[in-house]
This record gives sequence, structure tokens and C-alpha cells, in this order.
Amino acid sequence: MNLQRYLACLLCLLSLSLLAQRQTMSFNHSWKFLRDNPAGFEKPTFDDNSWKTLNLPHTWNDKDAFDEERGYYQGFGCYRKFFTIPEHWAGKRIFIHFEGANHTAETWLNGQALGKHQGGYTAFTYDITNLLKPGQNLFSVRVSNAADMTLAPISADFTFYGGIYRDVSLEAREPVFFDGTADGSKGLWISYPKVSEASAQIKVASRITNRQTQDAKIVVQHQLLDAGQNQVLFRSSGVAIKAGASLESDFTLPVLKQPKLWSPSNPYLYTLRTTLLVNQKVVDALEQPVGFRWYRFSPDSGFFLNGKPLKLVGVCRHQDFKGLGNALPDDYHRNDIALLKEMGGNFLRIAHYPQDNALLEACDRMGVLAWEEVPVVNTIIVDTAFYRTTLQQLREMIRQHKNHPSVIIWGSMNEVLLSVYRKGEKEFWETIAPETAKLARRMDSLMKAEDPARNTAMAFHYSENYNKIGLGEVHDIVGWNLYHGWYHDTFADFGTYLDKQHTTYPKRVHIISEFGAGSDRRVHSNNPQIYDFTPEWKQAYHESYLKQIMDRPYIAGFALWNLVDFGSEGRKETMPQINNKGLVEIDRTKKDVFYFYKAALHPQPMAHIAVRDYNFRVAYNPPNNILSRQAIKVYTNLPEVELFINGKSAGVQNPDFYRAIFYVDLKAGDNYIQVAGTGRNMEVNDQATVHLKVLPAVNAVGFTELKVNVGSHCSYTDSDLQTAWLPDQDYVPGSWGSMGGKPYMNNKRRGSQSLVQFTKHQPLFQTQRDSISGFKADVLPGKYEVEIGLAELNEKLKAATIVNDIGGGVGGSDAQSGPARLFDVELNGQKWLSDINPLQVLGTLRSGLFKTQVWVKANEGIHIRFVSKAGKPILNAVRITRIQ
Ligand code: GCB
Ligand code: CA
Repeated sequence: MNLQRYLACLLCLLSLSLLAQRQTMSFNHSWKFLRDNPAGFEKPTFDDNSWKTLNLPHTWNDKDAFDEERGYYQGFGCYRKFFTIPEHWAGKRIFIHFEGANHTAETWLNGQALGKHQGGYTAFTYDITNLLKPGQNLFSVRVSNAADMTLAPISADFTFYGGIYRDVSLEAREPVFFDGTADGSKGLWISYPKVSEASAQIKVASRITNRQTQDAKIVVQHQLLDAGQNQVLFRSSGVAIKAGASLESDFTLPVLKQPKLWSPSNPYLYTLRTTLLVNQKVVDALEQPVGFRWYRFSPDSGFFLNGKPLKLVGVCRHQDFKGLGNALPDDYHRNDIALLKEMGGNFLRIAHYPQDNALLEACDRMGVLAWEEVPVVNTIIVDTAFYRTTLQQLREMIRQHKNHPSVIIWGSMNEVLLSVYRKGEKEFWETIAPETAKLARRMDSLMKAEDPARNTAMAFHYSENYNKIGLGEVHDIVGWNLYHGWYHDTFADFGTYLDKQHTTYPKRVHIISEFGAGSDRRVHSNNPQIYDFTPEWKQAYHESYLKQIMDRPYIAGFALWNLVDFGSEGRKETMPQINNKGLVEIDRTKKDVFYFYKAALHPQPMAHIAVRDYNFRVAYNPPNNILSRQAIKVYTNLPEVELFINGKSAGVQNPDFYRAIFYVDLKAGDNYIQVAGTGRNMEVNDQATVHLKVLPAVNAVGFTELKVNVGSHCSYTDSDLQTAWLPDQDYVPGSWGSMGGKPYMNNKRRGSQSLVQFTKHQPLFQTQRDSISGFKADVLPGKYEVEIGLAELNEKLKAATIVNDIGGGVGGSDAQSGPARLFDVELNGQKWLSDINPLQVLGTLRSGLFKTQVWVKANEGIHIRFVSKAGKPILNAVRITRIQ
């Protein structure tokens, strides 16, 4: 070892051991909490004995955002914590750092106000030194997640879980230190003014504070260490700071020759260690990741990283998890980045707000390019206070996360014209639209001033209004959130729409900032349709979109919606309170469609039998014991795959765009499915089991039960009972089916998009046959239990207007103008239920089950007849069970 290297090593060791100069301590444990706002709670004398003790991270909405009650607690929650400063921290500056509290936090120390932080997704720091006492001290924090018209987000499709939901830490520093207290940052900001294959240069901006009582002469040392912790660059400079003052200074490091570049496939990280010395003693030190890369966007040919084209392929991601709300330990964030990498993704849209630092660190380390944004969603508020907090959230996000090499795009707004005519068309065009454009321009200027190296973007929804008011010209990139084939139109309309945008605005950079479809593993169809929540439709949707995007070089990339299922309390689809457009469920169980992306994006040879979402199937036995064919899909990137069912080959296929579909016969019970193929000289296998429950036909001797999801083309699986409700069908003589009517539609969508109470079987009750006249099942003689399920899905009918209907007669003076209904139900010619008015009997959006028993004679079968007295009869579900 030569002397120079020896000295360099020594220096490394030295600073490593002295890094302890800044000491950080987790401060998550044993807080007292009350979901209320009692007067004087911030004072040390306040009695908090009855409060709950808990550890952070914490949210108070982990349960109520998922229950049947509309809404969730949005108000105040108070936290208190007594603590003593360790003795060896005496004489140091002490800070408290909150990584995030949603959405407004007021903090006191020993009853004295430290400050108020607005914005639920960025960190904040207080220097508490001057208010600390010897012995016991008390922190009191009042957090609010109440609606606040001065703070984004105003409205959005996700739950605004309240609480101190990220880590809190205490920190001790020497009196000369890097100072990011004002914006929750580190006080040190890295940029790379010049990077190429030949050389790279680092610029460091910093803010250093001298809290000593005397002026300080400070040596600032920058060391760049490679991944093996060897020093590759060193620069030492001197600054002088007066007692009590802060100084902002820039340092430029020497040029690094032949830098190792950072990219998703090789996320090489250097470390920049910056050390402050006073009188040769280390007083502060920070370490930041450094990844050398450069990039650009082209309107015609997309994204380029380090001079080479790279399609951005990835996901958007929300930050919550089953049972935890948004209060996630760091590993949960890292785990989601691992999922994205496993899928072969290289791009993450951190939607719709800044997320945990652990997430960005994981992007740096694992190689994911990131777009991060502030939560200006659906609308702005025309108000200076709203503008101030918005710009502040933006500034904090950039200052806190700028050092992450993974970040390439800062985002300003999402679908901000969604609530367009909230206040009427006139006000929109005259005030809201121009003010939105103005705010977007201010945000862009701020982003460019804070970080000229990054690109800026905004996400539009499917509306020409963005173009009309000039929002397409504000930022560097236009992001489109498009849902053709889910909320409206067809898959192919997606590409057509984009092509039109591209030709109309040829100078724009286009990225797909969202597209997605919902799915619920309990709902299935061989004939999936738009907005039906079957995994089958969702798979078809993604298969089509990915192809369309890959076929268009001008599309820089995509961040599909969403990596995960997430909480959205206002959403009441088949899985109420959850937006189920994830590639994985809210507990991160992978859906089959995850493997479609993996097949398409990850280079590693793979094959996945896409039956995991549908591994329990029910069929009725046709006479000859051979079941109708079942489709088995394989997602794979192999050139050829062979499928085996119960050990027998079901043929060989060459997949088309990463998928092969085999039509096979399954037997009753467990079916063992295997797929095999070869890719890159590697043998690849997958195996799965599909259980097929075969029920005897209605007119067979062994018939036990028939369950039908009336009004829906989908089957519905009840996993508690290991059974499925079959899709509805028109009556087939000798078999079963409904008669008359058609599926209930709401806003041109199948089924209701509201929660039906008193059931966990939303897919059964949200769908319905409207105007039904009957249901028949041609069963053999015997005794049967017959049950029908009803729910009034029409929310326009109000109970108050119909109270007198039965007595006074429907259509009388008290009747509402809407389609009131009153009907009798007959069973095999006998009156079973009379004067059923579901609205009155059950109420709006409440499920009800009505059962009875009947002896069926020879050649009689079961015939349920709906006899209308007024309006149209309805039926949501039917069950027929043989009991004798
Ligand atoms: C969007 C929004 C996102 C929603 C998503 C959806 O365009 O940006 O917040 O969750 O659509 O699922 O409809
Ligand atoms: Ca139904």
C-alpha cells in the first residue's frame, strides 16, 4: 500500500469513527394518544392518564376507513410524550424530526409552541435546544386531518389517514452543523452539472449554522467514496461563520474521470461524505448517495438515459397497507420497490404525494427512476393561503428529496380540472381555469429554480380542457391518465386518442402517467366485459395497453395505476373503501396480471400459470361427465411452452405477446397443472392447482344446490363456504334461468357503485336483474329451500316519499315521481311474499334475504314469479337448496 492510499484509508476510518458526532435516536416509542382535542392538553400539568399508549408510526383511521359507516374520522388527534435527554447529550443542539404527520401538526415542548406544519407528506424539524429543561420534558403534538380549504389535497381518490404516521427521531449535534431545519431537509443539496462517460462533476450547496458564542473557522471536507468505500475524490475548503449566524455556500468537487454510471440495470452508488471540522475536530458529518447519470426526453423518440434509449416502464404507488392505513414501517416501503423490480419495472410515479425517504433510498439502491409530486389533486382553491401551502409543499419535497439520484421528474398537479364545474361553468372559465394555469406556472418556476436539472410534469385526465387553457405548455412533460376500456370507450381508443395528441402537439413529450382497471378475485367471467371487476377483463385491458404503448416510440413510458390496491374510503365498488386497480392486493398478494408485466418486462426466463386469482371454480355437471372447456392462460417470455394437466400434455404453444391460452378439460377436484419451457438455455417450470367443484345438474338425482348471481354475467365466489354463485342466464328449459328484464345499469355502468349494507357479498347485491318476471329451475320432486336476495339500488328513491305507498296505493298523491316498485312473489303458483317494496322493507342500499321451503311435485320444478303492482320488480340473487 502506498502512502497516499494509506493516508486516505486512515482518513476514512477516522471520519467513520467520528460520524457519531451527530447522533440520531428513534423517538417512536410510548406516546400517549387521544383522538380528540382537549383544552390545555399541551401543558405538562394536563392529566393524560386515561389516554392510550402507543408506538409510532400511527394513524387513527386504520379501522374506520374500512367499515360500513360512510366517512372516517377527520378531526384532531393529540399526542404527548415525556422524555429525558441523555446525559451525554449535554451541551449539544437537540432537534426533533418528524418524517410526516397528516396533515397539519402543531408541536409544543413543555407547553411552549415550537411551530405548526401544514402538509401531510413532507418532513419537518425543530431545534428544541432552548426550550429543554434538565430532567423531564414533554412533547405535545396536535395533528389534524380535518378538511382544510387552504391545503392540498382538497379532494382525491384515496383516504386521508390522520396521525403521526411516519418515524420521529431526536438528534443531537455539535453547535456547528448542517442546517436544514427550515425545510425539513439535511441542509446539503447535491447536483451534477456535468456527467458523461468520460467525466462527472458534483456540486454541493449547503447551509451551515454556527450556534457557538464565538465565530467559527470551519473546514468543509468532501470525500467521494466508491461502492467499496474507497475514496476517489477529496476536496477541502474553509468557511468562516459568525457566532449565531448561518451561511449558504456552494462547493464544486474536482472532476471524476470515467465515472461508473447509475442506471436501473446497474444502480451504482457512490457516497458523498461531507465533514465539518472546527479546530481539527469533526463536528458534523453527512453521507449522501451519489448516482451519476444524465437523461433527456424527446417528443418523437421518448426517454434516453446515459445517451441510450430506455422506455420508462413502471407503476404508480400509494403508501398504505392492509390493517395499517398509512402508518407503515420503512421495510414496507422498500418491499414495494422490490416488487417493482421483480416485475421488471424501472419507473415509479410516487403518486400522489411525497412518500417516505426509505422509498426513495430504495429507488436509488435498486435502480428505479422516479417521478415525485405534490398532492394537488382534482382541483385547486383560488386563495392565496392555498397557493402558499402548495408552493411550500413543493419546496419542501424538492429540498428533502433532491439528493436522490433516482428522481428525474417533479410533478405539480394531478387531474386538476376534474372537478371542473364544481362552482359552475362561468366561474370555472373566468376564474378557476386561469388561476390554475397561473399557479401551475408559478410551480414550474419554483421547481426550475430549486432544481434546474430535473424535468417537470403534470398529469391530465381525459379532457381537452388542459389543452384549452394552455396547461400543455407549462411543464416539460405531459402525463396522461387514461382509462379507455374501463370507465368508457374501448381499449383501442386509448392509442387513437394519444396518436391524435401526438400529431396535434408534435413538440410535446408524452408519458402515460396512469391507466388501469379494477379487479376482485371473487368475480369471474368467461365473457368479461367493461367495468365488471373480473381479473379476466383487467388482464385483457393491460395486455392491450402494454402492446399499444410499446408500439409507439413517441410515448416515453408509463406508470400504470396502480402497483397496489389501496384505501379510498369514498369508493364503493365490489370491494368498498378499496381501489382495486392494483397489480397486487392491499396485503401485496400478487394478482396474475403482475406476472404479465413480469413476463414482458423482466429479462429472466419465466412462465406463470395465470390461475392463482381463479383457482377455485364451480361447474354444473353436464350429462356425460365431461366439463365444458376451461381456459388456462400462461404468462411467459419463452418462445414455446407446453402445458400439462394432471400429468398429460395439453399441447405446445408459441405465446403471442407474452401469453398463451390453452383450452382444457378439468376433472372434478384438484387439477394439477404444469407448464414447462426453455429460455436462454434454462429450463423453466411453474405449477399450480385448480380445484373444480362439480355440482350435479338441477335435474339430476344428486342435485344439492343452485346459487345464481342474478343480473350479472359474472360468477361470485364465496370462499367461506367454498362455493360460487353462477352467472345469470336466461331460462333454458330442462335447466334453470331468469326470465324477463335486463342487468341493472347505473351511469352507464354495470351494477351499483354504492355500498350495499348488511352483507359482505357486494358483487352479489350490487348487481341485479331489473324488471324481472320470473326465475325457474327444473328440479326433481323433493323438498327445497328457496331464498332470494334483494336490495334497492336506485338511490333516487327516497324513503320519506314512499311511506304511504302501501296504504294509500302507489301512484297516489304521496308517491314520488321515480320508479317506485311494489310486487308480489309467487312460488309454484302460491303467493309467497306480498306487497314487497324493497325500499320500504329494507331501505335504500340494504341487502335482505327472504327464504321459504317448498315441496316440489313431479314435472313441476321451481318457478318463482314476480307480479308487479307498480314499477318494476327486481332480483339480486337466488339460492335453491335441496333439503329432503
Ligand atoms: C385517476 C386518479 C387516481 C385515481 C384513478 C382511478 O385518474 O389520478 O387518483 O385513483 O384515476 O382509479 O380512477
Ligand atoms: Ca346480483
